[in-house]
Amino acid sequence: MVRIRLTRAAIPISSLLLLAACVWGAASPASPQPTAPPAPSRNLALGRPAVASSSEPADARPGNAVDGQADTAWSSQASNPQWLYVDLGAPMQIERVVLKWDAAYGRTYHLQVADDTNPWSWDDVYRTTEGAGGVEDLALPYQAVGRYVRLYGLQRGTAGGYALREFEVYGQEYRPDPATTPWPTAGIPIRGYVRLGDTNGPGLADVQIYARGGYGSTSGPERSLGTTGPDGYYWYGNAIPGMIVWAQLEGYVFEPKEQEYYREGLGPADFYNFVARPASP
Ligand SMILES: [Ca+2]
Repeated sequence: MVRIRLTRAAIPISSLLLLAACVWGAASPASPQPTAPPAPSRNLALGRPAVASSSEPADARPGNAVDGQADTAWSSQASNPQWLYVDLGAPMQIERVVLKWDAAYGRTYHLQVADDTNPWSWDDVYRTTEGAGGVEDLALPYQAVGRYVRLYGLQRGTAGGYALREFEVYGQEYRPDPATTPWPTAGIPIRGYVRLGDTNGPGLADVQIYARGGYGSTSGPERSLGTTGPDGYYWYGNAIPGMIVWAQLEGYVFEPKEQEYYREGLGPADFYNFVARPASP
């Protein structure tokens, strides 16, 4: 649910504001603190259904990573990428993920959340290129909300595959409350790029980025997030579920390039590209 939804229908076409998405690490508005005390965190993955990209040997099943037993492990084929996800059954506010690796571990991997298991639905909520194996207790940003949680391995730490004795997910039931939900102040940067035309040329500077809504709501106050830099890039680390983001620059309209929304793995997946076109005179 961290992804920025690019809902065309939700954006007024009559204005120059067409949606773009994703922005950069400009300052975010001051955020109130949550008022309700959090419920105790528990291992939401324990005993839940788990699915993996491969199992090698065949009896190193994905369920072995969520059975609560330290002497059973899921193990993948010795190739990249490999993944394992667990279905929590309902959207959860995920606070921590604990990876209890077997001898074979991930060096570069992402933790991802999603509302469904479509390939383009996964959103990174944690990334590392320095996984060290053993037990890794990883705190996640505020906006890590989702029904599915996935380990997405990109580079292995050994010649073997990825092997997890346990994949533990701590958090609590997600109770969206737009009225009291604070604007998040932490998160992974998401890089966006606003460019002119259909080429890979330089992006547009001084594009103003705005957002509203989130957590299932497309309404709420409009927020100014910042502007693109001289190279046309923008970074934003505070995407929240369902947030609608758009770009504005006088004389241009912005259209999302949907084929580049796929966020599987690294590389282009990290980009939200938008095509800027001169507005009709
Ligand atoms: Ca186990």
